[in-house]
Amino acid sequence: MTDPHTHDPHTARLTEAFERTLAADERVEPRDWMPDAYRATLIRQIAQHAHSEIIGMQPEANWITRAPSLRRKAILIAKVQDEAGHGLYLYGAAETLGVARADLLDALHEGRQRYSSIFNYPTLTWADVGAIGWLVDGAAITNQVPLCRCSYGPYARAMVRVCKEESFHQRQGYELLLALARGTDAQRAMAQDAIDRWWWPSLMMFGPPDAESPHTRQSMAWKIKRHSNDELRQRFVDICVPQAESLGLTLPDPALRWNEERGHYDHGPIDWAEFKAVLRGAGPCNEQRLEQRRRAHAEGAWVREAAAAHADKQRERRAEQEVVAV
Ligand code: FAQ
Repeated sequence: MTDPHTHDPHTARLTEAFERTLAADERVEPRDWMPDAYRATLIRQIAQHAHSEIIGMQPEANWITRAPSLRRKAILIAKVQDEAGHGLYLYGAAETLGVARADLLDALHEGRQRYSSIFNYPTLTWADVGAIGWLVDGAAITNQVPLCRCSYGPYARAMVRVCKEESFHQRQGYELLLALARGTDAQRAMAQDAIDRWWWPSLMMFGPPDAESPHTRQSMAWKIKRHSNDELRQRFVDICVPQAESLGLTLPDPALRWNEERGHYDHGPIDWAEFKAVLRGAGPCNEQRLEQRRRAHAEGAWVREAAAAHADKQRERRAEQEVVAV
């Protein structure tokens, strides 16, 4: 199940201890031995997740200056700041695996690591802020609640806090859409248009179908992932259908219908060619998102330098005080 080089008795003992931890549903902690491939998988997934959180600030931040009221603006600023915070927890969790945050950011900026496909779509109207909250945060929670039981302790613990905040985000999106749905015809049409554009990309957030997901089997065996991509996607569809009905808006899929036998909603085919194109960098906003991220990083250089200089000064002062105390 894990490392191939278990002929070495020392590694074999370590591997057994690792597998016992997994079998007992206990957490693997940074100090524990773990197979290289398990570490690499976690770094890949946590880094991608962290990058998604900070790139994910952009589509909604686009509407901060144009929010329709002070209340909506304050909520949106707080939400976008929460996403930055999630990025910080996640980069922190990745660092416990022995990688440096600066290297992960370089990998993002150079296109060597991914971020979620969903953030390569534009936010064309105010209703998109509601659709992102309801659908994108909703999909994120569906995916992340099981990650609270991920076998790697720091990631699982970060997810507990992230999920609490995401559930506020999801509710604010739903409440925003409800206000539009109960508004004028034009507001209702704007909400419907946003749902029409965000529904299918939200389903793609869960990743490729199980049959084409190279990592799921191993990640589930390692209890990093607790459910497959398709299982979580189905769970999300089942949650959204009645919520759309309560909003009085429709999901843009004529094939959506309750399947009594399966106890789930059936849905129409997902356009995986579009998903692959977005992953290749050919989505509507890929270039813009990365360009904006690189620019923000470059413009923030003086803040990082100032913070490092401040930390050095504090360290020197503490060292001087220790010398005086001796
Ligand atoms: N986009 O074998 P699998 C959020 C890649 S947070 C881009 O199935 P895995 C909060 C995958 O990396 C949203 N790439 O992979 C928020 C792999 O590529 P590689 C982010 C994708 O890892 C809300 C390849 O395809 N959430 O939204 C995508 O077992 C609002 C094969 O795929 C997370 O990251 C995709 N959608 O399963 C923020 C959650 N799907 O490395 C702001 C944690 C797959 O082989 C505003 N991550 N790929 O080149 C996970 O649960 C998993 O990594 C999956 C993918 C489920 C995303």
